[in-house]
Amino acid sequence: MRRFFDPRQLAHAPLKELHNGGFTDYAERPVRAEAIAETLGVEAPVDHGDAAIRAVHDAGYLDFLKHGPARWAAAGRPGDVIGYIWPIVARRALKLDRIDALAGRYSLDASTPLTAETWDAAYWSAQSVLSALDAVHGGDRAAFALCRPPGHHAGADYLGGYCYLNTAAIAAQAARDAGADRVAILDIDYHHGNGTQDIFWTRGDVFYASIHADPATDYPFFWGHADETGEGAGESTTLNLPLPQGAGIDAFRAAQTAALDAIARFAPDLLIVSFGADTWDGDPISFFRLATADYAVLGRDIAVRGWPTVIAMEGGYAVDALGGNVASLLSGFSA
Ligand code: OKP
Ligand code: ZN
Repeated sequence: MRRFFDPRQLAHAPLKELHNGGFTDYAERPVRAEAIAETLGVEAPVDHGDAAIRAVHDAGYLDFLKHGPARWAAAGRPGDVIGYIWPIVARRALKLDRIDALAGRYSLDASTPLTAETWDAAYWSAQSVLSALDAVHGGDRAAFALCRPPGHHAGADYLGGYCYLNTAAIAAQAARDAGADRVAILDIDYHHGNGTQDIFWTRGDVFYASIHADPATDYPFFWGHADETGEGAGESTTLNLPLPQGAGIDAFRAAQTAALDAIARFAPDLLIVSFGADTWDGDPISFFRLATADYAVLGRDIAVRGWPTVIAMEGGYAVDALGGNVASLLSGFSA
C-alpha cells in the first residue's frame, strides 16, 4: 500500500494547550508523525493546489488560518492564536475585525492553537490525502495518508480538537467531484468526528459512520450521541455508535461490523477511513483497550468488504506504539 506524507506537515508545533484548567504540553506533537513515517516509510504527496480544500472549507475561515497568526502578532499578543469568546448564541454574518472575535468565530475549543506554521502543515496534510485518493483512482485497492495535523474535528468554518482542515471530508468531496456517486466515511478514532459529521449532516451522497467513546464522558461532548442521524437529504446517512470507556476489541469489532453493514447497504463507490490509534490500551488521553494486534483484525474486516479505500490518519498519542499500531492496521489489507 502506498503511504503519503510531506515533512512540511511537521512544522506545526503548538507548545501548550488548555487542559483541565491549566496549560499542559500539546499532545498532538510532530514526533507522532515522525514515528509513523519512520516505521512505514513514506513518499511525498503531489501538490494539488487549494481547489479541493475550498470545496469543503469557508473562504473566510481559510483566510483566518493563513493570516490569523500575523494579525495576532500585530495586536501585540505573545504565543499562538487561541480563542476565548464564542458566538454560541448569535452566529450571524457580522463583519468581524478584531482577531479575538475571529478566533472565537472560527474555533470550536481553546485547545487547538493556531500558529504561523499551521496553514502550511495543514495544507500538506490535505495534499497527502488527495495523493492517496489519486492512488486509489489509479487502481490501487487502498492507500494511506499520514495526515497530521488530523482533521475530523474541523468543520467547514472552524478548527478544534487539534484539527484545522478536515482531510477525510476533503477526500470525500474530491472523490464526489471526480465522479463517485456515493462515498462512505468510517471514523474509528477514539473521539467522535464532529466536524466530518457536520460537513455532511444534510448530504445524502456521503455516509458518515463513527465508533467512539460515549460523548457523555468524552470530548467532544456535544456530538456523537446515538440519536444523531442526519437531517433533510442526509437523514439516516449519519450513524453514531458510542462505546463506554474501557471497551476492548470484542465490543469495538462488533460495532465496526455494524458500521460496515450499514455502509454496505449504502453501497459506496469509495470508502474513507478516519483512523485514530488512540483506541490503543496505553493511549495517554483515551480509555479504550485495543491491543496492537487488534488493528490487523479491524483492517482485515474493512479490507474484505472490497471497497476502494483511502485511510487518513487522525489521532493516537502514545508515540512509542504509534508506528506499530498503524502498521498493524495496514497489514490487514495485505493479509
Ligand atoms: C483529537 B483526535 C483538553 C482536552 C481536549 C481534545 C482531544 C482531541 C482529540 N486538552 N482534547 O480525535 O484524536
Ligand atoms: Zn482522537
